[in-house]
Formats: sequence, C-alpha cells, structure tokens
Amino acid sequence: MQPSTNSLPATAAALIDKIRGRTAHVGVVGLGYVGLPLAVEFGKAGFRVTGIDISASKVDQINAGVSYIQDVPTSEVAELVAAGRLSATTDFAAIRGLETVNIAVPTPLRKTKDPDMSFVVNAAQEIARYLHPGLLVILESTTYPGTTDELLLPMFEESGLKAGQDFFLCFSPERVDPGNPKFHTRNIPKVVGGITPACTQVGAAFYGMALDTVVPVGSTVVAEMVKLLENTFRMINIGLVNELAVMCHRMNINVWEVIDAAATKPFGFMPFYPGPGLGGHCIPIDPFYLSWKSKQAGIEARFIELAGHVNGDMPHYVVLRTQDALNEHAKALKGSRIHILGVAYKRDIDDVRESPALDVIHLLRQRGADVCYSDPFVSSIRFDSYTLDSVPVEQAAQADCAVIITDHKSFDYDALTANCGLILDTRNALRGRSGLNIVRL
Ligand code: SAJ
Repeated sequence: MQPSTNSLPATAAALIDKIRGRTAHVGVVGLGYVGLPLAVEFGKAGFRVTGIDISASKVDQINAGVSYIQDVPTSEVAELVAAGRLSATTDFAAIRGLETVNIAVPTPLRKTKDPDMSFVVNAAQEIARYLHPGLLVILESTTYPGTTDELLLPMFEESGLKAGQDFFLCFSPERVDPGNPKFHTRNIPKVVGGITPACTQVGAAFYGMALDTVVPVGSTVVAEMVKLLENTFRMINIGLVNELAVMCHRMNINVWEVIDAAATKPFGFMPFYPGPGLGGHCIPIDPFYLSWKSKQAGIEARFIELAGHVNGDMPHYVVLRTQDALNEHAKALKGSRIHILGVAYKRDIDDVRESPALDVIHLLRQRGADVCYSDPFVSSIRFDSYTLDSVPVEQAAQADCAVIITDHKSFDYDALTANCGLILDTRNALRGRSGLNIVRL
C-alpha cells in the first residue's frame, strides 16, 4: 500500500507520481562499487538511468556495455545500454534533465585522519549548478553526521530553491558489501532520512521502486549515524578480538578455539576473528568520520581511537610473530625468504585498499627480509619505490616462512601444509590441520 501524497507539497506529489510511473529520469553521480550497482538496479526496475562520472574511461566502458565492477555482470550493463535504459556521461549538465540524482563518491581520510570531503563537495557544487525544481538529491557516501544538513543544504539553497518544497534532499547510507554472494543492492534494507518529512517520503518512494526493503528514519543525521554505528561496531569488535589474540598467545591459549566455542552461544554474542590488521575502504575509515565529528562536539571517541591503535598495530605483531617463528628455526628475519599468501584486504576479492598485507610486506622488507607474494586476484602491487608481481603459490615451498595474510578459498591449504617448512597462519585458514610447521596467530 503506497502512502498517500495528499498532504505533500505539489512538487513532491508530482515527483512521486513520476517515480511511481517510472517516468522519472534517474541519475547517479559516482559509478564505482556503490554507484554502478545502484544505476543497474534502477535500470532493471524500468527507469531510464544516466550515470555521471569524472572518469571518461568508466563512462566509455559503460556506454560500450561493459562492467568494471566485480559484482555487476557485463551482460546486465550491455542489456540496459542496448535498451536505452542506461547511459553515462562526464557532463554534469545532464542533471538538467534528471528528476533524481544519487551521490556515491569516495569519502576517504586525509593522512591526518580528518575527513576528505573534496569528492562530495565537488559533486555537490556541480549539482548546485544544475539544481532545478522537482529534483531529488540523495547523498549515499559514508560521512559524518551533519554533512547533508550543514554542507549540502546551504550549497543547494543558495539557488533560492527551498528543500522540502522545491527540491528534496536526503541521506541514505550505502551498504554494498563487495563480493557478498547473498546480499546485493536490491535485497539489502535501505535506510533513508530527509531534511523534511516530505523529503523522506520522496526518498522512500524512490528506493521503494527498485529495492526490496526501505527503512525511513526521521532525519538525515540519524541516517548518517546509522552507517557509522554499523561500521564502528565492526571495527571495535575486530579490535577486541585482535587484542584477545595477543593476550591468548602470551597465555598459550588457542584464541581460535575460544572464539569458535563462544560462537556456539545462540544469543548475545557475534563472532569476530583476529587477523593481520584492518583493510578496506569502509571499516578502517568510517569510524574516524565519527570520532572527528564527536571531537567537534567536545567528546573524545575513546573506543574508536583505542581500536584504531590495536588494529593498526597488528601488521607489526605479524612481523614479530614471523621473526619469532624463524627464530625457533635458528633463522634471522634478515635475509630470509618470506612468501606472503594473499594480499587483498579480505578473502576472495581483488581490492588491496588499506590491506594490512601492504604494511606487513613493507615492514618485512624494512627488516631485510626477501619478500614475495601470491594472490590469484591481485597480479601486482605498486609501492612508492617498487612493484611486486604475484608469483606461483608453489614457490612458497622454497620460502623460509610462508605467511597466510588473506585466506582466499582458492589456495590449496593441504598442499601448503605438506610442502612449507614453516607457515604462519594469521586467519586460521589451516583450522583442523596440525603440524610442527604450522604457527597460528
Ligand atoms: N576483519 C577481521 N576480522 C573480522 C572481520 C573482518 O580482521 O572478524 C577484517 C577483514 O579482513 C578486512 C577488514 O576487517 O581487512 C574489513 O572487513 P569487513 O568484513 O568489514 O569487509 P568490508 O570492509 O568489505 O566491510 C563491508 C562493510 N559494508 C559496508 O560498509 C556497506 C561492512 O559494513 C560489512 O559488514 C562488511 O562488508 C561485511 O559484513 O562483509
């Protein structure tokens, strides 16, 4: 049952009619791992979609019917482009002809761990140039609470147009989980909060046309904070088990057995697992958007800062454990051949952003080790002053120590256990296997 539009401003009611009639022309700014799946989802729902990106290469690939995102089949892009329901451009003037525009651009951290809002500001400035009555704008990039109200709203209302009356402005956190075989853009519940109730209703109507579940909330700041809670929850709990792993090693307790047994508790517990550190473009980054904003409110986000230190120290800890393992074999780290198994930030994907493997490799080389790696998803890694290419995993048998950093399913762990003289397992990938050559985090 679709909510009535009787109590809405006429512009909102008219826009919802276009959305419900699928005549609204949908736009997506930022055609990455969030924007392209969203554009395809609305194309598949019957809308005409225009993608806008500053990368001519991305634009050209989409217009050629090619997907460059692992989770988006090229066949779907090709079919939508051929049907005239998906096209892409670098020209923001296309916004003149749009009824809706989603912003899905990066929100990285600066070296100082302060938010880098430059991508959002640049996109918003372009949208402000072409803002027109009847346009719905939704920010999806993960950001600090207050971004939509304090940064975007003034930029858009400079035009004289009023949010909630003339145009509609919402925040909706992206929840795309790259490589997740079960949850995709369509079946992940979508939280959306607007500047005004009319904005929220328009935003909810919009997502309701293409996604299975919409979760309206009372404001943009609530929607912004929802995402930060979700990912800060993960980051802190990963920090907890990483600290537990260090404790358990010191007390000669098998932390993996502890967690597996704790995970049998059918309520009130959620397992997280130790690892070599925290990678990806979400979990290591998003919580620092919250701690930055809370500092401005005069509150230090101590949990986030502490978990950041614990997680940040894990690559050093892996190097220390490698050193200790070699020492047990009367070998120095310096001059030893270390073979890293897996460099992506998590299993079965090709993304190395913030991957702890990069830190481990750098630290090992700093200490004079001869480091190589194998990763079926990552053919080469470029560091500041050198590049490493992935080598055949069989070569691990010749290393003084192999280190499992990313537990890709495609590795042959039986062969590795049988052939490697020494193997440090930071992911419990060798669970159930035993041998004097196996050392666990
Ligand atoms: N990690 C651990 N131990 C764990 C879980 C993760 O060390 O128990 C490490 C991973 O190896 C990786 C990093 O943390 O290096 C982040 O892993 P992640 O599983 O959180 O994966 P991400 O970064 O792809 O996070 C995404 C997030 N999705 C969105 O932000 C939309 C996150 O909210 C999801 O919960 C997560 O995927 C997921 O569940 O896979």
